[in-house]
Amino acid sequence: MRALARLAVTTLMVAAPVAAVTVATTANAAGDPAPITVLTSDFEDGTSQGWTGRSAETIASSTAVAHGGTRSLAISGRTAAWQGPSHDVLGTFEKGTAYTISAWVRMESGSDSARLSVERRTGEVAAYDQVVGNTAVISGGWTNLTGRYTLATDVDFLRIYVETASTTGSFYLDDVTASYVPSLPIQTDIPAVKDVVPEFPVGAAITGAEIIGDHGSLLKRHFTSVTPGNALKWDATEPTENTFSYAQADPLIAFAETNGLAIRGHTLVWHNQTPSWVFTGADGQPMTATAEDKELLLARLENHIRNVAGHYGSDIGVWDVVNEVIDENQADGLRRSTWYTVAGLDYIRTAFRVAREVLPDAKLFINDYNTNVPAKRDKLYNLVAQLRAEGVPIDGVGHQMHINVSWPSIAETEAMIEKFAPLGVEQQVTEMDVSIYTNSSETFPAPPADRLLQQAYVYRDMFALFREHASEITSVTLWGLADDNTWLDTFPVTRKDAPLLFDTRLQAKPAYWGVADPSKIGTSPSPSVSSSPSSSPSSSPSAGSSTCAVTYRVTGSWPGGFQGDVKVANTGTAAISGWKLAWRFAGGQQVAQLWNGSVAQSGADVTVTNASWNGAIAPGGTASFGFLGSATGGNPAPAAFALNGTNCAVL
Ligand code: 9MR
Repeated sequence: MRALARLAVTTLMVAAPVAAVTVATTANAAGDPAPITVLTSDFEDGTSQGWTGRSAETIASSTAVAHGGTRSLAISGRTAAWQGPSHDVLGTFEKGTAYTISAWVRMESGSDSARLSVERRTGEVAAYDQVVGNTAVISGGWTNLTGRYTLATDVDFLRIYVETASTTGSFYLDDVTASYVPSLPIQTDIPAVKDVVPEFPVGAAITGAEIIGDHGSLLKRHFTSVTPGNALKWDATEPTENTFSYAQADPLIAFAETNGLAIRGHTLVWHNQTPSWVFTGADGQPMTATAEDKELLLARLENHIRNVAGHYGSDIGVWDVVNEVIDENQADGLRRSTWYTVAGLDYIRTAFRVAREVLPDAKLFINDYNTNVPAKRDKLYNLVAQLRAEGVPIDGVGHQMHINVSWPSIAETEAMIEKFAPLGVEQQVTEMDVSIYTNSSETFPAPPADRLLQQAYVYRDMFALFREHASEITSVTLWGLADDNTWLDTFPVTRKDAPLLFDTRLQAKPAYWGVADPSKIGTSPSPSVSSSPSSSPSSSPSAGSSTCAVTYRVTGSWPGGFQGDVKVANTGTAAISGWKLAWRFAGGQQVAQLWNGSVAQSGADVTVTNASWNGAIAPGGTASFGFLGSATGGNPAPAAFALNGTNCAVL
C-alpha cells in the first residue's frame, strides 16, 4: 500500500444520477482533519483480501504488475463486462456518512473504460449506484477511480465493485481505500436563512443524502422549500414504459411534508435524463417527424404527466412542467430536441394542458438557464407570451441562475426580472449556484479566500435584488444544500467547486453571511456590478466605416463546449503591425485553449493577441486563430469586435 494523496482534485465522471445517494468529487478544504480510513486493500499479503468475483470470474493476488509494492489483484476469466471484483462494505459504511472511495485499475492488455459502483439491496430489491463513471483504462499504466458515496437508505446487502464498459478483458486492481472526514455539528448559533429572508420560500435541491443526519438538520433549519434534484425526472419515475417508480422521490417528499417544506416538482419534460424508449417509435426505430410518431410521443407524454403529477397531487404545489426548451441560436428560439423535432410546439402545449387538468391548483412553470442573457431571455419571453395568448396555462417562468463570481451583472439580472413582469407571470429562481470559477481552465485545490468573498458579495447583491423584487419573485431555490454535493464538481470539467452557502462540512461560508448578515463580509461592492469594461467593443459598427472585418464561426459544439474559428481581415489601407482583438461573451462562455494567438479573459471580456508569426496583416490580408471554449448554456456569437481599440465589421 502506498500512501494516497487525498488533497488533489480527483478524476471522476458521474454519468447517470443514482438513487438516493450523493456522488461527487472530493477535495479536502484547508484545515480539514485527516480522513479516517475504513477499508484498505493492497494485496501485498498474497491474498485477495476479501475481494471476490461478482460471478464465476477468477480473482487472485498477482505479481505481474503492482500500483504500489509488488502485488495487485488480477481479475481474469470474465465472460461479461459487468463481472469484476467486489468487496462487502455492509457494516463498514454507515448511513449518512460520505465515503471517498479510491481504486487503481489497469488492463492486462488493450484498453476499455472502467467504472466503480455500489450494489445495495433492501429485501429483494437491488439498486446499483455509480460512484465513478466510465473512465479510460489501459494496459500501459494505472488509472485512478475516485468518487464520493453516501448511503442514504437502510440496506441488508452492500458491496463496492469495479466493472468495465465493453470488453471482457482481464484487468488488475490495486490500492483500494475508502475513507471519510469526520463531520462537524451544524451551527445552531447563526440566524436561519428562512428567518432573514421572509419575503419568499428559500429552497435547496436535494438528493437522498440531504435528508438524513446533519444534512437533514441543516436543511430543516435554514430552508422552507425543496426541489428533488433528480428523483422526479423521467428516468427515475418511468424508466420503462408505463412502469412508474417513486422509490427515489417518495422519501424526499415525505421528509418535506413532515417538516412543512414547500416542494418544487422538477421536471415533467426535459431533453435530458429521459429514457431512449420514449423516443423510439412503434417500429423500434428512432422517432421522426411523422404523424404516427408524434401521436405516440404525445400519448406517452400525457400518460407520464397523468401518472407522475397525479401520484403527488396537491402535495407538490409548483411544477417545472417543461425544462430548457429555448435555444436562442435558432431563429424561432426553440431547442431542436427530439421533443421538438417530432412534435413541434405541441409537446409544450400538451404538457401544460395535461398538467393543468391533473393539478388545477398547482403553479405550472417553464424553466430555463441563462435567462439573463438578453438573446435567450427575449426568445423565452416571446414563447411564453405566444403560448399564454393561445391559452396555454403557463403560470410562471423559472430562472435557473447557474452563475459565477463574475457573471452576470446585477443590472442584467434586474433587466431579466423586469422583462417578464408585464406578462403577469410569477417568477422563481430555481437552481441558483455561484461557481468560484470564471473559466474552464481554473482549478483550485481549496477555494481561495478572495473567491469566497467575491461569491459572498454576489449572493448578497443577488438576494438583495430578489427581495426588492419580491412582488415578482415568489421563490428562490439553490441547486444544492452544501458544497459537499454539487453538480459543478463535474461540470464543465472535473474539479472541486464550492458554489453554495455552506461548505463541505456544512459550516456557514462568507456566502451564507452575504445573505444572512452582509455587515459580516465588509463593504466592498460586488465585482459583478460592472459588466462592461472599457477594453470591450462598445457597439456593433456599420460595415462600411471600419478598417477591419471579423468572421466568427462555431465549427463544432458538444454539451458544455464548442470550437471556434476567428478570421480578422484588414479592410483598411494601412498595414497592421501587431494586433489585439477584443470581444465580449454574453453567454458566459469561457475560452479554455487557443491557438495561433494568446488569450486573456476577464469575466465576459476576451482579448486575443497575435502570435509572433501572424502579427502583421497587410491591407487586404487576414489572420486567423482558433480556440476551444466552454458554454454552460447558450452560446451566442459575440455581437461586436474591436481590433486595437477600433470596432470592426462583423461578417
Ligand atoms: O443536479 C442534476 C445532476 O445530478 C445531473 O447529473 C444533471 C444532468 O442531467 O442534472 C442536474 O440538474 C440539472 C437540472 O435538472 C436542470 N438544469 C441544470 C441542472 C444542472 O445540470
